[in-house]
Amino acid sequence: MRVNYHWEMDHKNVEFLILLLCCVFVSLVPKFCFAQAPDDEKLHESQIPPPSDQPSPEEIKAQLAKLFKLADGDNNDLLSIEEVKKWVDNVHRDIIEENVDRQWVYYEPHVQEVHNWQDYKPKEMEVLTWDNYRNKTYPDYLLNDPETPEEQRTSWANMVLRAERRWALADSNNDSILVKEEFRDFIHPEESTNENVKGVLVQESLEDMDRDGNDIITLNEYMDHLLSATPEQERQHPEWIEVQKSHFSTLLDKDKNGGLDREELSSWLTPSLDRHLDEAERLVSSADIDKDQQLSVEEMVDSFNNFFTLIPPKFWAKFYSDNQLYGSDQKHDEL
Ligand SMILES: [Ca+2]
Ligand SMILES: [Ca+2]
Ligand SMILES: [Ca+2]
Ligand SMILES: [Ca+2]
Repeated sequence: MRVNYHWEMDHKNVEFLILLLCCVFVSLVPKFCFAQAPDDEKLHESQIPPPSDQPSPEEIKAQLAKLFKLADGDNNDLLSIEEVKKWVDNVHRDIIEENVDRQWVYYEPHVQEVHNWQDYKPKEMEVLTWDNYRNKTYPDYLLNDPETPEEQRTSWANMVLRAERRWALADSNNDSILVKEEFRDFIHPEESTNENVKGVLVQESLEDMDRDGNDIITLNEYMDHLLSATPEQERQHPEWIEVQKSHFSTLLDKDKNGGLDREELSSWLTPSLDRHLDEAERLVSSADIDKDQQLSVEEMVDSFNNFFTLIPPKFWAKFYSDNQLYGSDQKHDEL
């Protein structure tokens, strides 16, 4: 839902704040990233600029050819599925790190002494406080703006509570401030090595979808949620509903009992790195003309449109006009 804002800030700042809110919103509600694509497809696509900002096909092909060489670990001029998987792993890590870096800088961390479990001596480190984060992400004037519909304000207030719960979970040494490593868990809990942090995603999805509170997400609960959370444009495809239902039954509901329990939710929301292997297989077969299960540079360049997600964020960042955040248009709609 789009809201009209009436406070006195210059236009650019307001735009940026809204974009950031959307960004944070997306990172706080990662089901939007994964609900229809339990692999990383959406995350990996989110960095690609709109067609109007993209460089020429020649430039993209040249970039892919350069990256191809780097990915070809055994230098046989072919990429195996395993080599493509490693490439996907690397791009994925770059996207996460870039996202963490960008948000970390935005929140303007300050330096102070931090105690941790490993070292006896405190260390000077950059940190963020909850108040600093909260005031910048959910400023009072936004939460209390009488022009904002009640329903929207309630939903933002809930987001603050969720964010606070995540903050506490990501704060591994319980000093109420987050160092960058903890902040990474905060904005990307699905990547965390801490099971408690990952568990918050299951908890949040139950809160969002489990309307009768029995700790099981039925197909109906799942579909109701997807319908309300997916932009209309995406839902318009005639087979959208059938595709989502079959996704639930064939992939998510592993024991085929018609509902998702916590374990099934967990493997949906925090999939293992094997998903990159699936992605690599999909990418290779999308361009593998001679069917040898490997990619030549010609095969890749001929189908260059299929390989945008393998180009790291650093390359794309150069082509964004007006310093837009990655995927901002898409995130706009989700607010
Ligand atoms: Ca090779
Ligand atoms: Ca901490
Ligand atoms: Ca239920
Ligand atoms: Ca089940």
